[in-house]
Amino acid sequence: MTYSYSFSDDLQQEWQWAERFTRQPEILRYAGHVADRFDLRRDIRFGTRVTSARFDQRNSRWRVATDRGDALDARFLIMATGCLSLPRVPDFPGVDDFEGDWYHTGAWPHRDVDFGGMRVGVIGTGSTAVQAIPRVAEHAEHLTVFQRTPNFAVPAWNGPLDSEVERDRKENYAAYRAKARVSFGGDVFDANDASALELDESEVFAELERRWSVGGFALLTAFSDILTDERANEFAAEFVRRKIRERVDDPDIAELLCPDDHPIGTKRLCVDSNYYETYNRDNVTLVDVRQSPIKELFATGLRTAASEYDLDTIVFATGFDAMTGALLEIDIVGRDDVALSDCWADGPRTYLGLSVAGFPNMFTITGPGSPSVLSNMMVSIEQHVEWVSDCISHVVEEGYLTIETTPAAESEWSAHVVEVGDGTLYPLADSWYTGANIPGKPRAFTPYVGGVGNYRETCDEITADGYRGFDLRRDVADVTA
Ligand code: NA7
Repeated sequence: MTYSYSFSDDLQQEWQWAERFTRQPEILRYAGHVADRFDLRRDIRFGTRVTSARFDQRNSRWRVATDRGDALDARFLIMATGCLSLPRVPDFPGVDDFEGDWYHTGAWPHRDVDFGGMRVGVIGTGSTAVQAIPRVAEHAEHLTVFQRTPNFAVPAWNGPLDSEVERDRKENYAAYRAKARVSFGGDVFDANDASALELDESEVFAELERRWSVGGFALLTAFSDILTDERANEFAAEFVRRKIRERVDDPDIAELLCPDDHPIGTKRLCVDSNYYETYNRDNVTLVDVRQSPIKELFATGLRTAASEYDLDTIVFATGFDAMTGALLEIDIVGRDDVALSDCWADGPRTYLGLSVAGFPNMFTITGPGSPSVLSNMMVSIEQHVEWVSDCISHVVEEGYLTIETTPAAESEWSAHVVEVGDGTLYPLADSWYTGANIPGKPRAFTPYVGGVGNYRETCDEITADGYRGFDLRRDVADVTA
C-alpha cells in the first residue's frame, strides 16, 4: 500500500489516501500539500535542470550551473536526482519519421491523453507497461502490445482504502514505522523465515496462495530463500505462471506471456490491475518481438522483422537509464578536475551509496550501493536524508570544512555490495538493476541487498565511530592536498 512521509506525525494523521495503491494525480496532490504545509516552495526552483556541478578547490565550494543560466555556489551538494528519472527511448531507425503522437510512460504529460478511436502501440512489458496497458485498452480502438521479454506480474488488488486499515495504520503508525525501518525491504510484511525446501509442495503452494491474496510484493516474502535459491524461486515462478494460464483465455497467448528467462523477482516484480485479463479483449493484440524484433518506425507505424503495423499513437514503455543515468547526465567534476563519469567508467563506486571519493561535501540520496530500489524507497530516502542532515551538522558544528569518503572505504564497500549481490539470484537477470537494458552500459548490480535494517545499523555504527571511512578536513590546503 502507499507509503507516506513519516517525519511529521500531524501530517501522517491528517492526510487521507483514497486508495490502497495511489494513482499519480493523488501523489502529486500529496507532494503539493507537503510543499505548502511546510512552506517549501520558496526554496525550490521549478522547471530548472542542473547541467554541471564543479568542485572549486580554491575555496572548497561547489559551483552549480543550470539550463536557465544560473551560476550558484554551494558548500554542500546533495544529489537527490532519483534512481529512475532518465527515461529512455531506444534509437529505432525512423523514430523521427513517425507522424503520430508518441509518449513515454516515464514522462507522461500532465493532462488527459485521449486514446479514443486510436490504433495504439505499446512497446515494452515492464512495470509501467503493465500499468498502462489495461487503461489504454479500455479507450483505444485497437491496442497492439510489442513484447520482447515477458515479466512476472502479481495483482495489486487495488481499491478504496479500507477505513479499518486506515484507522489501524494511523493508531499504530509508530509501531509500523519501527518495523519497516529494521526490516529487510523497508516494509511491514510478515516475512516467512522458512525455506521453501523445508516444506512439502502443498504447504509451499498454500503459502504462495496466501501471499497472492495479500497482493503486491508480499509474494516475495513467502520464503526465506526465494531470492537466493533457484529451486525455491522456481516454486514461486511456476505458481505465477499457473495464474497467468488461468487468467488468459487463449493458451498460446498465455504461453507467450509466461516468463521463462529469469528467476521471479530478479527483474522488478510488476504489480497489476487486470493486466493479463486485458489480453482476453477483442481489441488487444500481443506481438512477440523477441522472435521478430522491431526494425524501424515509419510515418504511420512500425515494422518488425515479420510484419508491419499501422499506428496512430505509440507509447514507449521502454524504461530508464536507471541508478546512474540522472547523475551522469550532469557534468559533475570533483577534486583535481576528475569527472564522475570517468570515475564510474566501469560502473559506479561509492561508500554506502552516499559518498564518492574525490567529491568532497557531495552526497547521493539512494545512490548506487545503497538499498534504494530494492527497498521501500520512502523508508530509504528518509534514512538517507536524516543521515546526511546529521553528517552536515557534525561537519559544521565541529568546525570542519569538508567530508568525503576515503578511497579504501569506497573500495571495501563496493566489493561488499558485489559480494552480497552475488549471494542472490539478482545478477542472473538482464535487468535495469544491472544496467543490462542500456546498450554499452557497464554491467554492475548496484543496489545493496544486505537489508534495510542491517544497512541502517551499519550507517549508524559508522557515525558513532566518528564517521569511520570518511576524511574530515579543516582547511582548504588540506582538501587540496
Ligand atoms: P522496464 O521495466 O525497464 O521495462 C522496459 C520494457 O521495454 C521491457 O519490457 C523491455 O524489454 C522493453 N524494451 C526496451 N527496449 C526495447 C526494444 N528495443 N524493443 C522491444 N522492447 C524493448 O521499464 P519501466 O519503465 O516499465 O519500469 C521501470 C521501473 O520504474 C519499474 O521497474 C518500477 O520500479 C518503476 P526487455 O525486458 O529489455 O526485453
